[in-house]
Amino acid sequence: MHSDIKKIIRDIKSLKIQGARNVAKASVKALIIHAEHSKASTPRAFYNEVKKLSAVLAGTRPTEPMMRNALDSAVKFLYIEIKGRQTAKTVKRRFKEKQKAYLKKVDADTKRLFEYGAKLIPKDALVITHCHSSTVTGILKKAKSKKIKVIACETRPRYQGRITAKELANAGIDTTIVVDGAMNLYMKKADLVMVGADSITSRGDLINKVGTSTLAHIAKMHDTSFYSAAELSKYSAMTFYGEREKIEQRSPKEVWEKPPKKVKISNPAFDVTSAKYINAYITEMGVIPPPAFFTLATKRLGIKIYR
Ligand code: RUB
Repeated sequence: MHSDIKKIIRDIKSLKIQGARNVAKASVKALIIHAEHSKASTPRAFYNEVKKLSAVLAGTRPTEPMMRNALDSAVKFLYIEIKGRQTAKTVKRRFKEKQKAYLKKVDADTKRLFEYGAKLIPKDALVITHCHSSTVTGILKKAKSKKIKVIACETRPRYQGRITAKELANAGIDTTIVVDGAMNLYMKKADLVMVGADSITSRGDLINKVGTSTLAHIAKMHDTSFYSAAELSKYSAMTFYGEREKIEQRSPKEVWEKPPKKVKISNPAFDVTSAKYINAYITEMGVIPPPAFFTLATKRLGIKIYR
């Protein structure tokens, strides 16, 4: 395996690369690096390599359908390509072009999503966010001229809220970081909550950084609007067939480096927020109610949901 690919894998596992879209893009970049350096002499051998590498990449973060969908569609593309009479060199070149086109499309979709999200935010709004979602920070930066204020929850145990706070403050947005336990206190003053998304189930439930569902419950109590910024490619197709999206359990050491012997530690990375707590998903196709996510996502991803 090329050393740059090993580095991408390490960086995803250690959260140096974090957030669903960054993870998906990094995994596709790994495929491109592989296509550039692969010594496979036949299209079939190249296909087998890519299939194996995709499985390794998908395993780096188990709760990331955007990455899984991107890798699946890359493997499917190759499966069709190798049926033609092309040389390994041509297949690699076409594969690389396809993956580069994917990255461009993600960027174009994201730009549209930012615009829809920014329109939703009223002037002088106080917005609460959680963890670090590059989609949410993109929207908030786009809405900067509305003189918004942001409360960022710090997000134990890995403090991704600090990434958010730093990024927004550097962009000139009035940003305050608070401990996760202060959510309720600030909800009373907030105009809306906006979080990212790792996975959306068939029934429109949201899987995002642990603590998101707490925010959603508190938002409901205070009648505060709760939005999730989610590309349609974060749809988890397996949930249609009754499977549950796996919630990643991370190392206990992230919570407590040297705990007393009898203390057990659980460190789930994500939690599930029921669709009933979500006012709308902000997607690249527009702002939609949770039940519409399934229909639009399957259409957009070309997923045939019947067998
Ligand atoms: C990040 C997280 C983000 C989503 C969406 O968790 O929960 O809200 O991944 O991010 P982690 P984006 O830090 O464990 O990856 O909007 O950038 O896709």
